[in-house]
Amino acid sequence: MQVKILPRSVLVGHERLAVRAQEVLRHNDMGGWTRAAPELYPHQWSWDSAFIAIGLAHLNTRRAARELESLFEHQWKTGKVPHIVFNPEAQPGSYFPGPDHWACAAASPEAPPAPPYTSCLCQPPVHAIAALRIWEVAERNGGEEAGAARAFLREIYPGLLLWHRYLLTYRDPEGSGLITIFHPWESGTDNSPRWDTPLAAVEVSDLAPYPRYDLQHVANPSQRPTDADYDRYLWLVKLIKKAGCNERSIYRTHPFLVKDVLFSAILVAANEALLTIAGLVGAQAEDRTLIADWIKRGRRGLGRCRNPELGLCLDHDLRAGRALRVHTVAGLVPLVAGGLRPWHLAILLEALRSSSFIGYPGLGRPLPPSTSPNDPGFDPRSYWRGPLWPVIDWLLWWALERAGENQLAERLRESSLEQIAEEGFAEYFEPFTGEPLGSKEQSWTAAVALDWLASGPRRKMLAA
Ligand code: 2M8
Repeated sequence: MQVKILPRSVLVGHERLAVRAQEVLRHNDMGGWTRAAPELYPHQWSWDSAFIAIGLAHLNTRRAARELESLFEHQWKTGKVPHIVFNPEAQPGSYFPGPDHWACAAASPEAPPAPPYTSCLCQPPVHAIAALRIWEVAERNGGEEAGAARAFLREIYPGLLLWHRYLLTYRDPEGSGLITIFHPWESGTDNSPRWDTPLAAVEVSDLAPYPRYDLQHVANPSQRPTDADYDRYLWLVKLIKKAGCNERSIYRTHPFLVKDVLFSAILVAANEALLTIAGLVGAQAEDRTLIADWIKRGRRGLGRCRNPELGLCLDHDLRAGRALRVHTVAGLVPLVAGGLRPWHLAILLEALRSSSFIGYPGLGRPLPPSTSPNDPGFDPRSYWRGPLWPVIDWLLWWALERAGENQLAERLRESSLEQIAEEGFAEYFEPFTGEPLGSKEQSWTAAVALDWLASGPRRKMLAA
């Protein structure tokens, strides 16, 4: 049966890859949560944990559920899910800014009890998508697993609703359907050229010297953000701390306020997942009406960010009052939000296939660079300025499948798996040579590989 779909050598390769992916997750497992990477990122990161839960769903329902539950134990009273929960056992000097730097957040009346300390930023809300995926996989497996997944959905639902409510109120006081970020770290795409213009407008003064521990863990400092970027990152943190981590004060005074389209599109998709979860757990009708309204609001907001000339969706700098005209993979994100009219879907697919992204001449594989090689800010080796990121490919693959674009989705899945099988579970990859860059043994790379391995034509064939 299997041999009809894929040659035996490929199946054996896939099985080996699944075993290696499990080893990475096991190695980074801290009990109820997973380090984003063993050296560079020894703490729990918010959206990493969501992707990790998606991978773990194929190994153990309860452990996958635990990954999200442990993160949500540190949810702030406002509903914010912190971008980092600090590991009290991490080696001193392993990550900066660490718990001491963020301890101030514990002084906020909205912060959860500490230790462990959390940061006071947040990251894209992949969590409801992950929670639903845990249930979907468990349902397929049936039996006890399915019961455990339903119990988990009942438990996590109020936290997820509170989290989305936080984003649509504190981070969207304008009611635009688009989420405001206060720091590039909140976007998850830290040094993307998306942030070059608004960051350039941030004036840094009297910053105490600080260590760049991150540079110890990569082969070359050019793979990480520059010192000038870091000065601005830390300056923004200082201002956020000074404002008592209070959103209203930050909104009044902060120099970096940007409507992030990637974050906002993920929230629309997460709201769709939440609406399904609300149905599964028998939530009240008002909740469902509210979530359905959030979805409409988000799609309308993203529609307004469309740049007809580029065929992409653009972030909006609230301080400068203008769209940020850069050519990055974030511009394709209405795909992730779904609900597209056929003409809009066609434009986005054309942009994805074009010589700005997967059709660019000379790419190692038909995968979209995080920044288009046509953008002046493109750098093929520097973090979010050009390299390929498996989690972004996962989001696009997932969106394409939902849009019924199975052929293109399958191409992304197979190419990403091939790359990981050849080069390992790197944090990101050079788009022309496929060279692995950044951290090795990155948890979310292993997690999305596991989900892809379980989701291809082979699984569908076996299920048939
Ligand atoms: C990277 O971000 C952290 C700061 O949050 C860093 O560079 O120190 C980003 O790739 C982010 O998206 C990711 O969640 C984190 C951990 O993998 O690393």
